[in-house]
Formats: sequence, structure tokens, C-alpha cells
Amino acid sequence: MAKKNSLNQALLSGNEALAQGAYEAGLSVACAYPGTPSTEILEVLAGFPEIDAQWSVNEKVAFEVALGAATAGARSLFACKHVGLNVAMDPLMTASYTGVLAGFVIVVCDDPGMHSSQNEQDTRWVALYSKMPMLEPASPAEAREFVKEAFAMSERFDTPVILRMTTRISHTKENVTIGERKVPERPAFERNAAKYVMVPGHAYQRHILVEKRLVKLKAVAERTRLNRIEKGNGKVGFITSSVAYQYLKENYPDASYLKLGMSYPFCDGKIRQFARNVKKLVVVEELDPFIEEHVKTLGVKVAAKDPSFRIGELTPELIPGLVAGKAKREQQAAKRKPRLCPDCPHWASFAALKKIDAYVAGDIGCYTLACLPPMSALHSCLCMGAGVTFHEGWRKGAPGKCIVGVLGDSTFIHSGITGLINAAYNKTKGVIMILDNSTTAMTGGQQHPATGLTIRNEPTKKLILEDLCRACGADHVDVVDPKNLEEFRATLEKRINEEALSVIISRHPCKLLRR
Ligand SMILES: Cc1ncc(C[n+]2csc(CCOP(=O)(O)OP(=O)(O)O)c2C)c(N)n1
Ligand code: SF4
Repeated sequence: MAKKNSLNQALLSGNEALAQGAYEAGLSVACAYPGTPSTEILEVLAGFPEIDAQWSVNEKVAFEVALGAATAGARSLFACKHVGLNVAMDPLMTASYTGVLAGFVIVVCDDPGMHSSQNEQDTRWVALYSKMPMLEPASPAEAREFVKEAFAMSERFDTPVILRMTTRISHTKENVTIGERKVPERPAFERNAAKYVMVPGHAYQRHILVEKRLVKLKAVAERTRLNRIEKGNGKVGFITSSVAYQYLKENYPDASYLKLGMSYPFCDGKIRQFARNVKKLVVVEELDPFIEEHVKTLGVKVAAKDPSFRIGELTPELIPGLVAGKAKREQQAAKRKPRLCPDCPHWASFAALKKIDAYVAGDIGCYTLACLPPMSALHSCLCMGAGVTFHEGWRKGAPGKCIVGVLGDSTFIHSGITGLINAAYNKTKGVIMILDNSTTAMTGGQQHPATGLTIRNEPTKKLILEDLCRACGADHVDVVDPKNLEEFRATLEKRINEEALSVIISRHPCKLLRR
């Protein structure tokens, strides 16, 4: 519960404010898999005893559990980082057709500048692609306010609503008003095959409704106060959204603004009206020219910008160059590279891999940092789970090489299990190493099924990784502490020379483990 001052306000980050707003909106069920910059949303929600909050094993599962709860009558929320939404895309696309019963909000946190991600995605395209509305707060206070709007919109238009945050909105702090929790009456749960069984005949009918819904949502976009015109001197007008709005206001307080809080579907009428009343129109947005391309399709003239501004995050300092139209974005100075903690157990695991000169098909977690010198002992990182599947692919593409697949415990449960079953089923040999440090360290130390604790640190059923790996089809499963250097190396050297599929569980707790 947020600490309030005498004005009934609390200093909250965007993620905390969003969680607070969802709580006030009567949220009942919240599901997520951790991922920076979204992780704190679920951590805060788990602090409210009225909310059923869970770390799910991955984003697809989280999405489906939360949507299931919404279609049974409970206001529900799913949160993830941008790449997490890729994992949930299969249910997401059809959720647009099924719609909801109680409100369902999809919170996605993009990471412009890739502070802690493997790519830069602009999730606004997902709203267009899935034909679902998207709201974009530009501050923590708006995050609290918009999530309430999102629940109301979801119920009114029978649609999931995407709420897009970015790193700066998620992690910036602001004084935010705290309100009371109001729980709407739960709609009755009823069987409705035409709405929830997406066989082609039903889906066709639902698609018709989706298109009609989009027309109604367009009308909402025209009149909602979330899309706000601020009249300025009329010399220059900016169409903008999210944090770019704040940076522009700092640089050009007297300009005119069309601030889009509902970024999809577009408010074409308002855009045209705004454009008519300014001499020069500039669209300023972070990452892709999502708004700009649309504005151009309306036949509205937009000032040109250098495409180099599509890469990386904006800053207040970059804005004048961008608006001037001729400046190129300067190459970013190399960021200080992160390192594994000095006593991290992953060092020992990679020392053993280096000793056998392995080609390491890696994955995402703290251990990805082993790609950097002096270790330089991890040779791929694509997406979660690919440590196992790249191992199989590399063995096919480069037979005879010493190849090991490596991934963390949380990542293995997230999406390594299916890869291991695939390897066993397709008679793949070789060694998969699970770096089991008993936590999801990279995102700050969250629980997962193999820690035996829930998001609230309550004891629960504990997943036994060694039993699971055997059940997936591994011929040998060894559990070894990498700090026992001799035993660890001996095990690795033995297994790598066998014609078998082996899993080595390298088990030693993370040094920063929260107890
Ligand atoms: C699809 C997706 N979801 C979430 C993340 C964020 N993320 C990166 S690595 C990781 C898990 C790391 O835990 P683990 O595999 O146990 O390795 P550790 O960091 O503990 O060494 C997470 C949640 C991501 N990159 N991609
Ligand atoms: S947080 Fe834990 S797993 Fe990550 S580098 Fe530090 S000790 Fe290693």
C-alpha cells in the first residue's frame, strides 16, 4: 500500500501508479512473467491482499490465465515487457475476437534504447495488427488514470485494451493521487460457445464484430479527452504521445499540441482539424513513425525528420535537432558494460565450458554476460529457450563440433522444456546445462516453480528439475555444484564424450538471492 501525504498523494513510479490505478479499478486477477521494465507492476499488485496475483511460467500462460479470469467475470490484467508480448501473441490475436466479459487490460512496457532487452520493438503496431485499442500514458499520474479508462473501455466495447508504457514512464516518479478501491459487480459467468469457441464459423462472425467495434472505437478516439488539443501560438504544432510529449513541452512550451493518449485507433478528424490550424506540423514519437505514416495517409503535410531518430530512445536534448529536420542522431557513446557479480556461480560453470573449448548456444539471463571478455564463453542469445533449440540446430549445421546448450532455471521453465522434449524425440545427443541459481536473477530475483515459493513467498508445490528433465527424455541428468570445480569439470568432460542426451544441472544459489 502506497504511503500517502496530507494531500492524499504518494510519490510513485509509473509501474507503481499503474498498479495503484488497477487496484482502485477493482482488479481481481493479475498474471505476469518478469521482464524489465515491467516487473514491478506484479510485485506491487501482489502486495494487495484483495488481488489474486501470480508469477506465471511464461507470458503465454500468464495471458491465458488472466484472459480466462476476465471471460469468467473478474477484472484481470496481464503485464509483460515488449518481447514478452511476442510469446503471448498466439492467444492475443484470437482474444481480439473472443472479447471479454469483465475488463481485461494488457500492459506492455517497451524498452526504447534497449536498456535491458535484446531488441527494440514498437508495440503500437500490435494494436493495429490485432485491431484492439491502445492507450499510452505520458506520466505516472496518467498511468493510474488510464488503466481505469482501459477497464471501462474493455467492458464497454467487449475488447482487451492494450496499455503501452515505456521504460521512462515505468520508472519515472511523480506525486500521484491515491483513490479508493471500487469493485464493480461481477457479470454472471455463462457458457457462450459462439463467443469463446473459435472454430472457423464462429470466428467469422466474431471478425465481423471486431470490424464494427473498430468503427465505434474510432468515434471514441475523436471525442475522448485522452486525445487532447492544446492551443499554442500556431506557428508549430506537434502531434505526439508518451514521453516525447514531456520532452517537447520542456523545449517548446508555447507550441500547439495534439497529445494522443489513445494512440489506436487514430482520431483522423482531430488530426485534420489540428493540422489546419498550425503553420508547420511535426510528428514527434519514439521509435517507429507509427503516427507519422498514418498522418501522411490522410494527405496531411508533415515536416521531414532524419530516419536516424527511429533508433534508440529520445531525450529532451535530442528534440531540437529532430524538430529542425536536418540533424542526424549522433551515435550513442558506448554504455558501460554490465558484468557478472564477482562471486557469481555462473563464473565457475563458464570456466568449465571454456576449458573444453565449447561452442556455447546460450540464452537470456545474467549468464548472457559470459559472452563478454575476459570469459567470452557464450556464443548465441536470441530469445528465451533458444539455448536448447540452437544446441540442436548447431549440432545439425556443424556436426563434430563440441557444442553445449546453456540456459538458466527460470528460462528453462519459461520455454526450454519444449526444446528438450524436441531434442529427445528427434534423437539429438549432446549436453544441455541448466544454470540453477534458484531464482530469476536478471530481473531482480523473482520466484519460479522450481523455488517452491509463490510471488508472495508462500510455500507451494516445488518443481523438481531433475525429475522433469528425465521425463522430457534426457538419458542422463547430473546435479553438480559448479563451485566443486573438479567434480563439475569431470562430469562435463564425461558427458560431452558420450553418445547420449544429457542434462547437467549446475546448482548453486545466486549471491544476491533474497531470502
Ligand atoms: C520473452 C521474455 N520474457 C522476459 C524476459 C526478461 N528476462 C530476461 S532473462 C530472464 C530470466 C532470467 O532468469 P534465469 O534464466 O533463471 O537466469 P539468471 O538471470 O537467474 O541467471 C527474464 C525474465 C525476456 N528477455 N524475454
Ligand atoms: S545477480 Fe546473481 S546470478 Fe546475477 S550476476 Fe549476480 S550473483 Fe550472478
